[in-house]
Amino acid sequence: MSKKSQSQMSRRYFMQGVAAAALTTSPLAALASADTGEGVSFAAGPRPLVQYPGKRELILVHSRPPHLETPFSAFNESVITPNDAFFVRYHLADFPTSIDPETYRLTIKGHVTSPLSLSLAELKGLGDPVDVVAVNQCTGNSRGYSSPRVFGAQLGNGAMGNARWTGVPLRSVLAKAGVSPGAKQVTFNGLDKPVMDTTPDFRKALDIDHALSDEPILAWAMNGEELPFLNGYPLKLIVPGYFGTYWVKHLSEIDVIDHEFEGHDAYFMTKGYRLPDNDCLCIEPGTSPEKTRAVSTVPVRSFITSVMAGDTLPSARMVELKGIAFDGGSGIKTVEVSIDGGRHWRAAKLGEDLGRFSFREWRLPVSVADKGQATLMVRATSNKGEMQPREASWNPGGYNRNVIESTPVTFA
Ligand SMILES: Nc1nc2c(c(=O)[nH]1)N[C@H]1C(S)=C(S)[C@@H](COP(=O)(O)O)O[C@H]1N2
Ligand SMILES: [Mo]
Repeated sequence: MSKKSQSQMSRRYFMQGVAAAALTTSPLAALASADTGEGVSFAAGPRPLVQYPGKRELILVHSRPPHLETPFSAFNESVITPNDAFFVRYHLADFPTSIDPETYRLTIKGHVTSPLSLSLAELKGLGDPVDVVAVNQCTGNSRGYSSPRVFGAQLGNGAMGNARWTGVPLRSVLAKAGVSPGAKQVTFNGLDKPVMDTTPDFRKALDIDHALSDEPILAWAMNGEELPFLNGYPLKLIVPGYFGTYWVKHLSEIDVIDHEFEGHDAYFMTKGYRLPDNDCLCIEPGTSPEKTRAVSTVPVRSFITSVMAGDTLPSARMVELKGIAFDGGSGIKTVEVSIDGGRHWRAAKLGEDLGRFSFREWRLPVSVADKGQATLMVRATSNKGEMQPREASWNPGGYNRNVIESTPVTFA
């Protein structure tokens, strides 16, 4: 199928399907509990699977607007998360359900010498496309495991994914517009809107130096295909190493400003997505932070993907454990695995290096002589020397979780 007909089909399909899909839960709902159990009981009970256009069955977090999690088994399929398995997050109820690529424009305005309105074709013609393999992780990924519990969507570990993003460097577009002296930040807005005036828009800001660095990309392709509609078609801001909240979807407006972003529509920078401003980014549960800072880079993390909590494994036989590790851009130095609840650790073998922002696969064959219960653990250390903590810290948003994961299993 040609690219064109494929995209026409997916758009048509999307418009017809989205309203119905939002209301339909799958007959396979029972399977969701098996896939998301992971040793935690969510207050709302097992979560159903739901199928949206362009997506396989994903875990329904809520439907207005769509908030879908990747079933964890997808991370064991490949180190690149398939487009149809990638999680979906929206904040505002008035989200687009169709976008015409012919009339779509990206506006660049504000503190620039020549404001621009670029078509997709013009954007793609700006220069040779660049690509980066990078993890998009929601800041609240794994929030459902916060103890004591926190407000917000009770997420498991599936609000993350790793893809190859293709587009044009943000700085090329900013250079074309000509950033004026005194520029301080760059703000980003997408085509989704609040339903009521009192609800703030979803807008994000990057400092000017970050925006002009070679890292952020305006991407139109994901894993070699056009962006899935629900992941931000036709253009998404990619901020490698930073949490997904900065990766503005259906990007339509870039505004260069000569001050710190503030006011009603800066809510998701100045009020939401904030962490205690101290060394541990944490506070005593139940207290309030004195000062906060905006969330930023992803802390080092690792998972076992080949074994789920509660699995039974054969004793006295080689079992190859497999998983992923990642951090905010220094890259993974070591991954270590414990099969005895953290008393002893052994280095795993790292897989192919797809770049410092990507998931890194790891593997380790283990053999356990004794039958009975055991706790598998995995911990990663980044190239900048950051290691996952043994104990989870607490913050009111349930953000930045990166505690060493424990997977209880039975050897039989
Ligand atoms: N336009 C727009 N972009 C957005 C959001 C949004 O609500 N609207 N949510 C952000 C958040 S918090 C996350 S975690 C990521 C999720 O990206 P995905 O839906 O493509 O997986 O999108 C980000 N970009
Ligand atoms: Mo998020």
